[in-house]
Amino acid sequence: MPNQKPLNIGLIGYGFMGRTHSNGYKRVNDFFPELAYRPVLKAVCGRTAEKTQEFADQWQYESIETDWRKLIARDDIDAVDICTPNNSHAEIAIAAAEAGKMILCEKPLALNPEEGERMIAAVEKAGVANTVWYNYRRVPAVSLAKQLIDEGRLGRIFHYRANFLQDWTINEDLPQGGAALWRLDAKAAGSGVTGDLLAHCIDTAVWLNGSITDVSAMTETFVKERMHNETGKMEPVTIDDACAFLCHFGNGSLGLFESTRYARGHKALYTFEINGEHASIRWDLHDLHRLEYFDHADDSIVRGWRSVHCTDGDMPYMDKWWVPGLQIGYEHTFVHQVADFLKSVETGEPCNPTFRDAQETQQVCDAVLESARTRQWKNVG
Ligand code: SOE
Repeated sequence: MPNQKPLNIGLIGYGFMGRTHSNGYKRVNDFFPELAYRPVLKAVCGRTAEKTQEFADQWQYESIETDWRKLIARDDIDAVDICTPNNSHAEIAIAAAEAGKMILCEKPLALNPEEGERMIAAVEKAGVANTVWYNYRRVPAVSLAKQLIDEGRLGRIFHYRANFLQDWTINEDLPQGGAALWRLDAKAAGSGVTGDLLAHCIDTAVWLNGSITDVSAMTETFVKERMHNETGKMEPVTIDDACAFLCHFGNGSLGLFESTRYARGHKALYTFEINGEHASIRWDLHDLHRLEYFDHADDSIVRGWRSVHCTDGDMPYMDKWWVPGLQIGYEHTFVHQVADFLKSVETGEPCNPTFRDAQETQQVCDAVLESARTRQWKNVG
């Protein structure tokens, strides 16, 4: 649309997340034509010029940089998108905020709450728009869950249960570190499944069910040593391969969370179930357009779990897509986040989760890891 204002994007890091975000930028205006802004893929930054150029050609970025500081210094960049390993989020975000750039940061926000605080201080001092890509909030069925809870349909909430199960690190010959496997290297990732997978579950939980007050956790590292891609030597593995925790929510409900990369047969099984006084809901990423809903107020002879296919136009985001009955998928959650971010730039309203919102997840992760380490209940924050 000619009357849309350009918003120049500088993407730092072009792995799997770089692709999901780029897809979001490219598709957003086709499906959200009312937006006042149009993302322009101005520059992508990576360490290797050749590979970065390949990515730029494939996704039609106008230019490349191999030094993120140069990208941030460019006058033609409005928003910096951080898709690098977790240990560089803070440094890049703080520099980007000081340069007056808007920031979209991959999850988790930071390595730890201390870094998170510094990032919040930087964006709030600079007054720049900021958001963290906890994309599962923007699955229509998950947004619908939020609506149902906020409408009071579940009544008092008693239980919140969530799992995020994978199996991709069972092979003990898998090395740690380097471009593709930084998630196994604690120096780059901060933690294992806690920051990578449970962070998603915690973000959704806090959004749907309010703050978590205290936790009791256990973690395990099943493969104790792996070859490190950078040193070529066997090195101790210091990430958590699996983590489970119990918690209390501020509203009095009880939480039970589990995540692992050792659940043979599960690739990305994110599920949650919430049990309230009047109704329960459950959701499964492998069937992401469905929200299962049980309402005790139903007539007893037809009472049971309903499988709500979230495709009608009155479901969150669904008026933007096809026609009732035809569903959308994982990649659309990123399109939705871009749309909400552009809207927030237009209105000046925050795009949730902001850095400050995402810090709550950071604090829960920190308490979980500390509880597992000390084998004690820990308060959050
Ligand atoms: C890890 O395998 C991973 O890609 C996470 O890093 C993502 O955040 C999650 O959405 C899917 O799994």
